[in-house]
Amino acid sequence: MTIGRNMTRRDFIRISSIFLAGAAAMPAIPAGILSGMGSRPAGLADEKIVYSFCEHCFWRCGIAVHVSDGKVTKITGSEHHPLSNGRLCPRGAGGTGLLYDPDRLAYPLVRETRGGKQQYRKATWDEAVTIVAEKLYRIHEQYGPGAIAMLHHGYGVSFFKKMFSEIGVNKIAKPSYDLCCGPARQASVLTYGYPSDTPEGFDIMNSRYMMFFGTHFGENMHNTAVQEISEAIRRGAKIVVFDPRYSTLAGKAEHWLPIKPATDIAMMQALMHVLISENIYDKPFVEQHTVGFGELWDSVREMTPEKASEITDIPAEAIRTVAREYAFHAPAAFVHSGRRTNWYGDALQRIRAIHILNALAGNFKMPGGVVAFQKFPLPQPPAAHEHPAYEKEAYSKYPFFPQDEPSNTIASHEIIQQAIAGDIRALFIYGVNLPETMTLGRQAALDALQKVDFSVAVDVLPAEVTGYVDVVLPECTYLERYDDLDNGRAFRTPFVALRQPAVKPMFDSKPGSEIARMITDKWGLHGVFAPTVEAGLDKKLKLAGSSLEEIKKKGVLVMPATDLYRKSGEPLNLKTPSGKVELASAQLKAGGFDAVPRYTPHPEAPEGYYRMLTGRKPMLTFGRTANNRFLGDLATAKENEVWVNTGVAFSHSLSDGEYVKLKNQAGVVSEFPVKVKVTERIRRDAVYMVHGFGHNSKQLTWAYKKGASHNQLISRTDIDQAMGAVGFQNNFVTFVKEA
Ligand SMILES: Nc1nc2c(c(=O)[nH]1)N[C@H]1C(S)=C(S)[C@@H](COP(=O)(O)OP(=O)(O)OC[C@H]3O[C@@H](n4cnc5c(=O)[nH]c(N)nc54)[C@H](O)[C@@H]3O)O[C@H]1N2
Ligand SMILES: Nc1nc2c(c(=O)[nH]1)N[C@H]1C(S)=C(S)[C@@H](COP(=O)(O)OP(=O)(O)OC[C@H]3O[C@@H](n4cnc5c(=O)[nH]c(N)nc54)[C@H](O)[C@@H]3O)O[C@H]1N2
Ligand code: SF4
Ligand SMILES: [Mo]
Repeated sequence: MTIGRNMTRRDFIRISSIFLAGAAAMPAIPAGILSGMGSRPAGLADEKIVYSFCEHCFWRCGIAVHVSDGKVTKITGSEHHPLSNGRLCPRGAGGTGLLYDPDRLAYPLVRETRGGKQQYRKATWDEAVTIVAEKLYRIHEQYGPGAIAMLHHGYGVSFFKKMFSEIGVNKIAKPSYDLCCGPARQASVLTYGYPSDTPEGFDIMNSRYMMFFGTHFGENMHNTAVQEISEAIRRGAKIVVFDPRYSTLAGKAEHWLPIKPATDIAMMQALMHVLISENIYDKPFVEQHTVGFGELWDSVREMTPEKASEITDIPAEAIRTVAREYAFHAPAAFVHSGRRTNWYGDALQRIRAIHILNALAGNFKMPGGVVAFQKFPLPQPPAAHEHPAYEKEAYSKYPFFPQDEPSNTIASHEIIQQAIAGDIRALFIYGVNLPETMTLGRQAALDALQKVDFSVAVDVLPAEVTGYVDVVLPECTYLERYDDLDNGRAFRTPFVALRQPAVKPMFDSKPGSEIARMITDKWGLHGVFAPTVEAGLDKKLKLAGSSLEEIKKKGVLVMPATDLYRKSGEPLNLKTPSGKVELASAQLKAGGFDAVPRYTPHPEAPEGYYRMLTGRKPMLTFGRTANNRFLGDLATAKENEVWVNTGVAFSHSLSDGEYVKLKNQAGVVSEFPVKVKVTERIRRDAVYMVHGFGHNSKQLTWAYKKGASHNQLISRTDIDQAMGAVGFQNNFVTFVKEA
């Protein structure tokens, strides 16, 4: 095998021929399974239920996997798990579509050049793992641990983190930080002194008034939040949605305010202006528990509703009404901080503005307001193995990048840049479809994959990324393996959950726990992992007074609800420098940033172009479900559409249902055409398309060529200089009619 800098480039390899061979060897897909989800009658005689948790998004709901005759027949919501309450979103129920996906990666693949042509050959696990272990070892020996980096997404990665920590590799990035929820996390750290997480700390069930900027619950299907919001609406809670698009949530709202995109901070400042100038904020709370009120008022004094109206395109009276209603319902009122917050490069400030609005309502640790959930206390067993003493370096150059997360030490785009610059020489990619994930755009990802000496992808499907790496390691799906215990998240009823196999791994795929162990064994590091994954889990659970045997029964251990609310007069003792809620942040100021959020204008669309907005579809989670026939067969999930305002469609002579290509401001034209949806439900200055379509890997035989890739059309990124998030909504597209 010749892999290395001398190689001119890595050709994108179509692994189809090997795949056909693999498909022939596949066990037959259980009858009835491909015809639709949950199509088997319930209560089969030999049916057993295996409790585990979902991997179709990071929410990780509890699932009940129905197994009959060694086959998974359906997946329902676990009645024991507090995040599902017996219910799942459509993606969770459709998990069998991934398990029985005929395109799944079936065995290890190794890139080789034969007759001048690059191809993958089927390899044994021992061969593939030997290559991986050797290549990483050599790069480590020659250039040090900093020349190796891991990108990861998904719960199975813990074993690989452990594997790398053994050799001091700690350039580890989760793109879901800088491309997704990092700004919300760090805004919470700077304002309250602790990181936010999902489920976000909002007391939805007891709230009377909930404000959302974007955050399109109902399309974004965070199971528990959607259940709680529906329940709150049923009980009469009011919802306000600021969104340039009439989202599903807007359809449930008291007020839908079609804000001009990229102007949210101006709106938030105007809401603060009204609360303060009309003296309807929670003055006792602000005086006792916050710092920086004077600086805050100075910064919003000029942002009157009239001024904000010119910027945001929302009438001044509407801004006043919303601020007054919010104050009226406070403290059982909140502004939600959202999940994918990295919009325009100033998201840290935008989410800080959201938390300042929360503080002005005095809703901190109050029923219906902002709350701090707790984690299930699970003691960590002492390391079975002595760690070699590697210095922990802080790798990210962004001053407000988290310093406390071993699984996220650097932004994923910094890894891409360092790979392109030749400083990172090996990429280990776990569950990230890099060419479509948007770190600095598709091209930069491909450049990085070309430049490194060695690359590995651990995946379940022949996603685009698997065509560019040197070795592909097929992991079995979450329904076929144990993973680490899920106690990473806090909730009102703290819990620890088990992922356990419902069926044996299909083909020659293996669980991550085994793959990581095989690699460390090749390095001669024995005893890094417990003798078996089960033994490791049992040991941890015993420390908490339980056992693997016990948790297997329900898949979860749940504590009673914790007390979420503060007592009047009680000091907050927050871990901010002041110990209080920081309206103005001295830390940000010392770092050279604005202490309080300030609106700054973003670029406007060139003539005839429209800001490209993105979001989610209820049935799909991009790469995780794109090829899932159960989900993709549902009418609304077959492809993505581009939403175009009726007036815009008229001026470009577009009709509903027509296919067009999209061209962005840098001249990039979408590889595949996309269907036009003509609608009044979006502003005239924007178009909208769901991310996760337009796959160009032919091996994803279902997803191939369906819809257009949102990612391909991103040429401009705006990096939040404080905490490293990548904003990508300053991209604009126009329409190219098909000949
Ligand atoms: N079914 C399903 N659910 C999912 C996912 C999925 O793929 N499928 N993905 C999950 C993931 S990884 C994430 S991060 C979350 C993301 O879900 P959210 O956190 O809800 O994402 P947002 O980007 O806040 O929401 C998108 C909405 O913001 C609006 N928007 C765009 N620009 C602006 C603007 O400038 N101002 C305002 N006010 N609104 C704007 C869009 O029109 C759209 O309605 O969803 C998660 N849930
Ligand atoms: N253009 C654009 N880019 C975006 C976004 C956007 O809206 N637009 N959204 C951003 C957001 S919010 C997020 S969270 C990220 C998500 O980015 P990614 O994490 O790259 O998301 P996926 O596309 O879900 O890719 C997951 C990969 O994991 C594989 N996989 C699924 N299950 C398993 C498993 O059990 N084990 C292993 N080893 N692999 C598995 C899938 O086959 C797929 O290749 O994308 C970000 N990038
Ligand atoms: S919200 Fe849906 S996809 Fe996400 S973990 Fe729960 S059931 Fe699975
Ligand atoms: Mo995300």
